Amino acid sequence: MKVMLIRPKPHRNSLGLSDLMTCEPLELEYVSAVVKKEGHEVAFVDMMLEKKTLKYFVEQHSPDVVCFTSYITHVNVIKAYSEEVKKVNSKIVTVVGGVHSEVIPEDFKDENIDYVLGINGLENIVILLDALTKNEEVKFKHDKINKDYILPMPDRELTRKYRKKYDYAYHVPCALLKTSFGCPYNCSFCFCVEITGHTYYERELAPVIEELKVIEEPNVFIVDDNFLVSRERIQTFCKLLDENNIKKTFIIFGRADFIVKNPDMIELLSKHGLDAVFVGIESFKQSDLNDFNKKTDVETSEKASEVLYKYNVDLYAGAIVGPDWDKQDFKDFVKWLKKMHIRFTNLQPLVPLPGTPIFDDYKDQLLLNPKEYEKWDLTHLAIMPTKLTPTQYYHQIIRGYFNTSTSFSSVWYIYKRCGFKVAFKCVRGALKMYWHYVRMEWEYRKVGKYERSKEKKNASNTTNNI
Ligand code: B12
Ligand code: SF4
Repeated sequence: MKVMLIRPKPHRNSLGLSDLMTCEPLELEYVSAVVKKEGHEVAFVDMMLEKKTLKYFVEQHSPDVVCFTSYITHVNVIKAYSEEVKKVNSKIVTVVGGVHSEVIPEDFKDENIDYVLGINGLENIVILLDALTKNEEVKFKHDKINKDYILPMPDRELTRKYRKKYDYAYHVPCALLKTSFGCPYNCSFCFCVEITGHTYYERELAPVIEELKVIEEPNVFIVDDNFLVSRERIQTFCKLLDENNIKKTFIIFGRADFIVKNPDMIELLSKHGLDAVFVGIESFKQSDLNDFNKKTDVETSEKASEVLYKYNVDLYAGAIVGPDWDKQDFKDFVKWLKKMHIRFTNLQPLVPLPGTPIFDDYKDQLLLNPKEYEKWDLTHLAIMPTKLTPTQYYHQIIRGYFNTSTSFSSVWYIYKRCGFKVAFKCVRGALKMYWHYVRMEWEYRKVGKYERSKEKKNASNTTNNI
């Protein structure tokens, strides 16, 4: 069969981060590998990077099956794409896979979407294509996640045309690697653990190293939800890097408590190319950390920054800004980040993503319509702030960014490390991000004015009635 794989373009109302980073679509390289192995023909279109319409590519390739990968922000985009595909030829089979469809498959119920693969996507796509080829009934593996499934070598040739454009902020160019699934912790806001049904499992390191041997890019973003879990695994990983003479720089996700308890592992990883750790420090308030079931404390975040900087590893801070923060909280938070010498931070309002435990806690107070999936991009306000207006709240987030990730010293740091071109790209990306925030601010100003005029009208009507 002729199979076409599509990475969707972010919706115009989402912050897709693509101006700052466009990562390799590793998930579709895996899909391509399993599909090609079964003898099917594969074409790939990265709609994040293409200017032409999907219709153009569908007409050009005339596929039998079109497959999409999905995040929450893509739901409406994929529905529109599927309609476009069916308009070209209603016989083309449309299929959705990817993390959001694995946790909430029902979100993709649509007359133009034929199959939603759910969990075990790589096995289910093979089952589906086989059934379609033989014109038989499809029997998906939906009962439980198959943790013993062995990932194939991803088909990195699939993305040859686009590879030079794949990066991660100032890590240019950058490849992706996945060595484990899930995380042993259970933070209440975390969607990642829902993907694996709250279990953590690892790949064998031998095939991981085989992947690394053929990755051409000097930078590798290890997209494990938590790479810092086992000392033994880290030691073996570094030993295998040495034995195979692999020299790359790595960006990983890890927890502050592991870093503090295992500084020797950070030293070891630093000697093997560790460049930066994305740490979910979340908040400077212990009460927030407790509410999130983070199982760590504020002091540990501070100590983790000391360990990382001691071994010349950058700390990218992931922060969740609470709906009850006031101006002083934002000021104190930025002061705290500066005290820890944190240059780069991701300031995210608390967004109770559907599928997470906190979604139920907040479902009656949502500011976002659950059907406006594109706005669930972790930048739009999902819950009404209690001490600031939405406009003031966004303003504080923008100020927070001005004082951290896009401060003069951060941009200067990128310039010194990577030169003018990369620094310019990051500044341009950051400006576009600011524009997105300004648009959101305006949206709320408009809503605010409308609400106020409605209130005034109601008040005057009430007065008239009296
Ligand atoms: C790296 C990353 C990014 C990269 C982009 C990565 C990429 N490949 O494009 C960057 C930093 C740019 C990014 C941006 C965003 N991200 Co992000 N990201 C991740 C992260 C950490 C890893 C994703 C990854 O590359 N995994 C590697 C691949 C191989 O694994 P996989 O995606 O699980 O795919 C497997 C299966 O799902 C399946 N599969 C996937 N697609 C398909 C399709 C078919 C047809 C089939 C058969 C199978 C299949 O095959 C794979 C093999 O097992 C995840 C966390 C996570 N645990 O998923 C968050 C995550 C996916 N991101 C998320 C979000 C919300 C976003 C943003 C919207 C907002 C933001 N501020 O982060 C933007 C949107 C970007 C966009 N493209 O529009 C959420 C998604 C939540 C949801 N309900 O959908 C996650 C889960 C993190 C979170 N906070 O909860 N992200
Ligand atoms: S430590 Fe990170 S990956 Fe693990 S559950 Fe908490 S937020 Fe999710």
